[in-house]
Order: sequence, then structure tokens, then C-alpha cells
Amino acid sequence: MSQEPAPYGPAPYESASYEPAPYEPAPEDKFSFGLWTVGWQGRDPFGDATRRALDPVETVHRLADLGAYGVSFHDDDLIPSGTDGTGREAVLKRFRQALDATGLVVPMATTNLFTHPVFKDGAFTANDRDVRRYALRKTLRTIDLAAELGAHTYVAWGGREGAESGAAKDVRAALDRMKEALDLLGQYVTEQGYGLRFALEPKPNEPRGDILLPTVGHALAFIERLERPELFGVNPEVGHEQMAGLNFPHGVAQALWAGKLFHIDLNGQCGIKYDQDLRFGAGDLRAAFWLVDLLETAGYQGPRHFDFKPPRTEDLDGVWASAAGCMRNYLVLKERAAAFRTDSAVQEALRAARLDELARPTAEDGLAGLLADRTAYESFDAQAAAARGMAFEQLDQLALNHLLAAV
Ligand code: 3MF
Ligand code: MG
Ligand code: MG
Repeated sequence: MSQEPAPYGPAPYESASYEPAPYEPAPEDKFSFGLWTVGWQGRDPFGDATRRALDPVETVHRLADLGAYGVSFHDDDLIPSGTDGTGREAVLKRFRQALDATGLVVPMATTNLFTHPVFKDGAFTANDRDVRRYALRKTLRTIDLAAELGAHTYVAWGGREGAESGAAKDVRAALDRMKEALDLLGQYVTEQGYGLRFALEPKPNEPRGDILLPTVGHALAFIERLERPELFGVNPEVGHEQMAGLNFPHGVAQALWAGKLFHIDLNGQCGIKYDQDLRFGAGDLRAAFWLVDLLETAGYQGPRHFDFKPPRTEDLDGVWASAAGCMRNYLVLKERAAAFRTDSAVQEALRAARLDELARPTAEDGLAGLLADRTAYESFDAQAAAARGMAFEQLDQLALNHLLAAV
């Protein structure tokens, strides 16, 4: 891209150059996809399927060809419910062969505790005790499968754990039951010696009117009440926090700060509305930019897992184009964020915005030092401090220039 100053832009400055990048995903990028994402047939509350079912083996090969490194699944995505023992072995054999042939790994697995009508009032927090016991047994079977296939993360999304009306759910009792279930799962992986950790996936609503543990913050607070909190982290999803009007990169930053970002679901969402599950990069592009900047600078080592739904307008070519788009958009944003961080004008703007001061402890002199420091209060000129501009607009404009590659 030309480095000529744009006629409408700020004064020119030295910046990272933009050689056309190939944006070819490679296994080192750690991109993974759920079988249910590309495999979504387009069935929605108003319309029937628009695409045929995908064979998981076909999906593994297509994802590998596109440059992904991993594939995740719900138990029922891989082994349809009702499959007998022999059928299960046959499915697993074919699936393992596909993994071996492509080198794809299974970084994460989860249990479908939401599709079957038995889960209409939830799984671990269903009012019916026999449903809760069934949900636990179904989950323990998936945990065995996850461990067998080498997964390191087990995701728990409580999609049906919630209510539509007030008296129908005693939320405190339901949280007791949720804790009971997760404590049992923690005990099981510990006793079995599985190297699995759990990632709770918050979502505010859909399919229930209100879902328990609706945001990253709720989940982080809940985890501290568990018997083995060290085994539990979060799996935040872009669209889920944005459906609640929250700042997704801020939620992820708090999870990282707490050492709890065990996994992440990447997709796109346009504001507070139904769960759109757009491909990553669609929807709130600025939030996606700050998210990639955060993940890439904070040392997140886990999978970049896409949990999206190729719109039902698409045929299978559109499905694979959409999957490729998720990865490409991540790589483009990664490049743009790196260019932003390495730009000397940005570094200057960060200093002008006093980010270096934020990184400095407020009272390294301790409470006594703070109390003894007259410049901290008695002679502090609050008017002068109030009059100082923060220079955030210049900094944000530089970010936008980099995001748009208009530097
Ligand atoms: C729903 C979701 C879920 C979870 C999955 C566990 C069907 O909005 O995001 O996808 O991600 O159940 O990973
Ligand atoms: Mg989702
Ligand atoms: Mg998800």
C-alpha cells in the first residue's frame, strides 16, 4: 500500500508498511471450529433446513484443507443420540482415521444438553431431579470421550438453564444444583486423572428467556464458589456478551486478568438483538480489532475457536467461504493490530494518553506515604489536573487508521 500521505489525513509519519499479506491460515494459528458450526443446516424458528447434513469426516477434511488445526463437537454432533455401542465404535473409528489423515486435533468437546425435549427446563438445574441425574450421566460419558480423543478443555454451556417466569425457578436453589453438578464433574476428572479443565460459557438469553450465569462476570464470581475453582475458567463468546450490550474485549480482559480465559468462541454480532452467530469480523468490527489486539498481546495460548453459523442463504460453497472468512479476518486484524502497536506515532500517542502512568502503582509508598504526601491532597491542584486533556481521540483515530489500513 502506498505510504504517500493521504490528503485528508494527519501529518505523515513513519509506520509499518503493508506488504500484501497472503493471510493463509496455518495450524500454528490454532484455528478450530465446532462440527455444529459449518454443519448447521439452517433450521431456524421460522424455517426448515436449507442445507444437507455434513458428515463429520467430510468436515474434518475440509477444515484441514482450509488451514484449521482443530475440530470440536457436542457428543450428539459426532455420535447421533440413539446410536448403539457398535455404531458408536464405527463412528469413532472413522473420525479418528480422519484426524490421523489430516493431523487435525480435538482441543475441546462438550455435551448437548439443550436439543432433546427432556432438557426443556434445563439440565443441571432442571426442576426435575431425574432429568438432572440423566444430564450428569450424559455429561460424564462425553467427558470420557473428550479425554479419549485428547481434548484439554470441556466447555459447559447451560443454554436451557434458566426461566421465562419468576416463580418457576428458585435461582438460589438452581445455583446450588449447578454448583453440585460442576463439583461432581470436577471430582470425576480428578479421580480419573484426566488432564481436562472446564470452561463455562455465559449467555444472557436464547433459548431461555433468561439464562443463569448470563455474563463473563457472573461466571467468574460463581467459579470461586466451587470446590475446585482451579479446574474452572470461562469460554466467552463474542455475540453472547454483545447481546447484553457489553464490551466484549473488556470481559475477556477481566477473564485474562483472573487467569480464567480457558477457551474462546469467536463470531460476529450486530448489537442487542437475537443471537446472530455471524462469521468472525462481521458485526462489530472495532470490537473484533480490540479483541485480536488483546488476545495477541496478552499471551493467550488457547485455540481461536469459531462458533458461528453460516447464514441459511448459503449453499455448501458459501459455508466454506464463510469459514475461510473467519480465519482470514482474524489474520488481517492480527496484522493490523501489530502494525498499530509497532507504529512510533501510536507509541507516542499512548504516552500522551498516559497509559504508562496507569501501569504504575498508585501508592508504591504505601498507606503511610500516601497520608504523609501533601502533594497528593493538601497542595494538589485539582483544577489544573481537570484541565489536562487526555488525548484519547488522537489515539483512537490512529487505531481506526490502522484498522482501515489508511495510514
Ligand atoms: C450457543 C452456543 C453453543 C455453545 C456450545 C458449547 C451451540 O449460543 O454458543 O453452541 O458454544 O454448546 O461450546
Ligand atoms: Mg453462541
Ligand atoms: Mg458458543
